Amino acid sequence: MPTTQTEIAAMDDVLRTEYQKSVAEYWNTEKDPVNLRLGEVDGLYHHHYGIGDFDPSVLEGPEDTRDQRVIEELHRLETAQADVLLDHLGAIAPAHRLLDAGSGRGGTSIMANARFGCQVDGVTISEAQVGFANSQAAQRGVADQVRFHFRNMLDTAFDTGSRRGIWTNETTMYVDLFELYAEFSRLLEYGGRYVCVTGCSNDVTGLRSKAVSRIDEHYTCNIHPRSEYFKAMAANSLVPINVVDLTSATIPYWELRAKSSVATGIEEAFLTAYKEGSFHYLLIAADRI
Ligand code: GPP
Ligand code: MG
Repeated sequence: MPTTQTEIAAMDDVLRTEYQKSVAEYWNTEKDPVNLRLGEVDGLYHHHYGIGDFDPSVLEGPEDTRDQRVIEELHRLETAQADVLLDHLGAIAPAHRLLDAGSGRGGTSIMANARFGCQVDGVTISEAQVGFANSQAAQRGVADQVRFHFRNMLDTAFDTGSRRGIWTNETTMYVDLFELYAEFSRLLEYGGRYVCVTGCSNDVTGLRSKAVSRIDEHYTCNIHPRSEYFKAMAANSLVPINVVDLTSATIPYWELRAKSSVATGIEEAFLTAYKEGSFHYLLIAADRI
């Protein structure tokens, strides 16, 4: 917590609204086993969900080791999700620079550096997450290449045109998309790529369903309709090249998570929302023109 006047002023500069302060507070105190126990599997700490089929044998076999098998399988599916996100960034060279907007405990950034060998900056409005992620980068010996900052993704203060790639891995539901994409449009070089993985509500079924509202309430977020993403990208020189509906690929993760010891109580809302069609798990990749 800040103590000096300078520290308080710096915090007010990053956390500009009461809403942002409440979101930061949530993530500063979050220590959920569904995130920490999965991260302990191999030191990649994620704040996103998983994709792909789970191996049903994890639910069988010796009972005393079942819990750990399920944890490891959930973690494998979350890492697979980050791999698919990174697959969509296009050709990234070691000299390029990337931005992880809403970097959490740092898992996707560390994977990006390992894959591309380039510098990665992560920004988050949670000082606890900044500290945690930087210590993970130090433990892996990549602190000179992967850096986490206490900054607001709506106003990062990084140089204009400095980024070849930017991603948001389930973080856009905390911000206004037009403000966010104005900043990304400024940061990306011409031809740079933005990749978004998000949960969004389905315009076709109408306004937000009860299950989607429950998800918003659980995380203090505001899930956007699918249409909003494309409007905000089009308004900010971001042209989609790939749109992948990952909804059916994420359902097994939620089925397994619902049966696990680390279930948080939000699993049924996700399963209902996906299965009733009021909510999609979407990847959108877009080029800056
Ligand atoms: C959190 O991941 C992700 C969000 C808070 C964004 C909401 C995402 C949507 C697709 C609506 P987490 O790993 O911290 O969540 P949990 O603790 O539930 O695993
Ligand atoms: Mg999680």
